[in-house]
Amino acid sequence: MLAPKDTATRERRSLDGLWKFMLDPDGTGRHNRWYEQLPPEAVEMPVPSSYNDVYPDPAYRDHVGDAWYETTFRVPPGWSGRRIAIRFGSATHRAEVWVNGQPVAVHEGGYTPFEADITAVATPGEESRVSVAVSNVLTWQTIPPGYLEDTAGGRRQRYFHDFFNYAGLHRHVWLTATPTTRVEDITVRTGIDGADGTVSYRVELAGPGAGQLDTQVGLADTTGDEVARASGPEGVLRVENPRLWRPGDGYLYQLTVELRDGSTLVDSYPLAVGIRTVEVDGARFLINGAPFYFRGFGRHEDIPIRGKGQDDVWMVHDFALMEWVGANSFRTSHYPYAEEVLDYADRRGFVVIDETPAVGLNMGLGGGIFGTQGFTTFSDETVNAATQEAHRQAITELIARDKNHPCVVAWSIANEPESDTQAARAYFEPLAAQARALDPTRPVGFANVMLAPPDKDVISDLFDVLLLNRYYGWYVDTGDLAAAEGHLEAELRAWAAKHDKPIIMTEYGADTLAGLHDVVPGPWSEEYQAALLQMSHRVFDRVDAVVGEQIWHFADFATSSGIMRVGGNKKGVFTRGRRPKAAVAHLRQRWLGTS
Ligand code: BDP
Repeated sequence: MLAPKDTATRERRSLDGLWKFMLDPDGTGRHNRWYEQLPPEAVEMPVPSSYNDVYPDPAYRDHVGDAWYETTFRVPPGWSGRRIAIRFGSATHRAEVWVNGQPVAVHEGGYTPFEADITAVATPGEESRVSVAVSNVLTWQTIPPGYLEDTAGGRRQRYFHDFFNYAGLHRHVWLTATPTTRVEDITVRTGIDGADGTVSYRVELAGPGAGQLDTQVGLADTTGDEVARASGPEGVLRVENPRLWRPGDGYLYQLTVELRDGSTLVDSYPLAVGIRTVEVDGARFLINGAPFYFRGFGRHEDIPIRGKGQDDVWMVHDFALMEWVGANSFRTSHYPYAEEVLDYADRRGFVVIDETPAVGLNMGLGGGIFGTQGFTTFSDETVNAATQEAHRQAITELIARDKNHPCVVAWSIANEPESDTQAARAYFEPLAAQARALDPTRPVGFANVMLAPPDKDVISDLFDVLLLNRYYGWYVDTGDLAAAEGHLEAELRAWAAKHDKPIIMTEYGADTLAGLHDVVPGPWSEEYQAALLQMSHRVFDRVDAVVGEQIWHFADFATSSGIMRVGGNKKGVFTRGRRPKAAVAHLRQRWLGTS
């Protein structure tokens, strides 16, 4: 799906700002026709933002059900005759949209974009109203899964993942005008052929008469000089001696697709293209043919007040901090991040493992943390064929959105699912195959959980890379780093012996209370976090198949309540306010060589 852009033939207007807002805990909004107009007691709510922390009131923080947003806008009179749409970067987790009281879109899944064609219901020049019911409810059939529980205090949302269930309109909302006959999608794949770079492209067109139009494609370097040109909806551009996109050097060419009817320009769309290759060769992970070692973090979209709301200030700051400690990569744990984040990673030369929101498909985990227990992961009543269908949809939408980003070097289709049973294999086999079919150019993996070590896991052969989350020295061998070191090394060697695949450590770390210090490092102290990371790094350096280390976590983040969480998860090497803990000095030394 193409992102909204201003071009010679397209326009966009931001609908961000303060919208009217009403919680609907009793689910009466539809009956009361709130899709026509919200009642006068509606408050104001910033978009983009999570709504949970904006007002100091548990009704907002712990809300379960629909939350209604409404604003007014005007389609500019000059947009007459074009295709008008409203485009949401995301709505967490399910949205139903009306314009002027007419239903225009429904979207399931909280972290991918969708649009509503409103050409027929919004008259240019006149004021229109958009209403959105955003549901934060998670069920056994959503990705991620969850379930509702009726308690004496009211209805509660339960879920199996370790981050707060922030909800709302988290990303930008745009009003867009495109030509009715238009470029609908572009897919690029890049390669290296001797001294040349190749960019193969496919353009999909839509609208009346699209088949009769001329498609022209040009590729320009950053000075604007054209380096290659082709025509037709499919083809290959060759670039002599290209400047490749590399980790740390996000060089981007600009591909411009033009649709022409004789001398008339019908549509024009620019796309940033980084020329690079990604390959797995035995236990090596190659970018542009050279072995790559991942240094970085698992992260969350999580900031004070705004929750998961996209924010350029925090985004730029977080990248700057990651560069300051010497990171070159991150995983979008545990869901697709805002498109702006991937655009920025492309430009900064950051390497991204791009993850679906399939987190919590494992009932063997987390009872103590999440207060849930006693379920079977895969069954007719729990994760079933309908869940798998939602998961399939999540994979499809992730790849459709992010396939053209050079920063994305691998897909992670789930985080810590059950992976030690035949039911898991039956569930994952078609999903892994689907991800590979949708994108044969990138390795596919999933983040493996500690409960499924090499002698128990039965699905890793379906994948190209081993992504391992391990907590030696924290959840096991707590406080005993000598024991942890032996156990971690033994397990990694067992993985390397079983599979000839690259191992990327996608999680390891320790909860750490900023300001807690110890002479003899004990758990929760800053010194212990640093020592645990040092221990892990010694082990990684001894196991050749380990090609990456991504610490859990970049910064402390919000979670649901639990006796294992102190104001959230504290495994960040930065606090939630982005102040460094002691471990950062070790990271800068290891990753940058600073003393
Ligand atoms: C892993 C999960 C991650 C958690 C982490 C932890 O993948 O989401 O936050 O453990 O416990 O199980 O800190």
